Amino acid sequence: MDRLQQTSLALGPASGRFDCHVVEPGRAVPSLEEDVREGLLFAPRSLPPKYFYDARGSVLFDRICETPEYYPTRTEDALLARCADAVIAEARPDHVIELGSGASRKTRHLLDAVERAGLRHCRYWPFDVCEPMLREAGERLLARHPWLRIDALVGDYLAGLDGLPRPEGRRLFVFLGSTIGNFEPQQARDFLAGLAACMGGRDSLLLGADRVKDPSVLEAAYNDAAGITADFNLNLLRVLNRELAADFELGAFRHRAVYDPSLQRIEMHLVSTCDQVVKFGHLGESLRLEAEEPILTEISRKFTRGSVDQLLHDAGLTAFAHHEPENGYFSLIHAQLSRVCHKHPL
Ligand code: SAH
Ligand code: AVI
Repeated sequence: MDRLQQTSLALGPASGRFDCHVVEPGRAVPSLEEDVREGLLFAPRSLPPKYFYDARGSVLFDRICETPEYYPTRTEDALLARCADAVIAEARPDHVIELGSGASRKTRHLLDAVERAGLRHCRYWPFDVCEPMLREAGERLLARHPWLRIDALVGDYLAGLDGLPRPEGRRLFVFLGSTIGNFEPQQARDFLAGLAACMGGRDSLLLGADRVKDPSVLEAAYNDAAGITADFNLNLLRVLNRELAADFELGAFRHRAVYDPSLQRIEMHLVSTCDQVVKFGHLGESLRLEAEEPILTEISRKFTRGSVDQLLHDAGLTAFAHHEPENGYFSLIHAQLSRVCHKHPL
């Protein structure tokens, strides 16, 4: 448990089965202030997507997952329900470590499969930047699985994975939701290579990746009719107002999400609807925006079977099982270190 600081939690009925640990950063990552100075004050303007996920943003993301247009969650959930037994039979995990776990809803299929496989000693380690969500998700899972023990990890996975626990036994790393698509290509490679560096020969990774498909389906998923994705996007401005004493007027921005087929990615923007000046009280800086000027708030890359296999390969990992629905909308890939993959040659 090197470099983990434990914080106490009295979880009522489940107390004693849940601990929450702070993962110390393995390397310096820019603060919100630095990201704003670097990315927002000068065009082309952008901010990293991790700032969406304060308590409110995490709840909004959870609601996005329930919109009829946002197919990735439903598709991955159904896929996981179908292949969880096979994944657990291969991985035989003593520990399930999930990166960017959020509400951990889909994870229940893996934990159900762990239970069916008689591996009730298996521990669950959700790792997320949003502590309130970790606690809420933890309570839900503990109520469902009376045998389960959860060690929640609070931290920023971009700060390096060196601070992750390395408990004895076989570890199944899980990275669902196609969150890997929110990374630029080089960042995705580096991240997976960093994960591979944490893995041993008996460990494996289950990666969720959203697939290239009809642009109208993709764009609808990021422009739900109820406006929840718009609210999620605009929530970033609330975070800036709160954390940096900025004075963004939310009504002076509009949500935009468009698919770029050449880059195979959704680009999500906040577009200024007028000429305006925004002040950052804590920075002593102002931001001058013209009407129609965009701020890039997220990319969401979409993959082909080939491109996701290549990404894994470049990170030193090899897929030994590739699960997908009949319509090919999503991939769940079970991979291990390439140097030990002789057990399951492709
Ligand atoms: N895996 C879940 C949630 C996906 S949303 C699902 O498939 O539905 C992305 C999750 O990653 C959020 O819970 C967010 O809080 C977390 N996250 C985003 N950036 C992060 C970072 N840099 N470090 C740790 N967690 C992060
Ligand atoms: C977490 N991530 C994979 C989501 C996505 O689809 O890129 C975030 C999201 N943004 C808008 N809707 C959902």
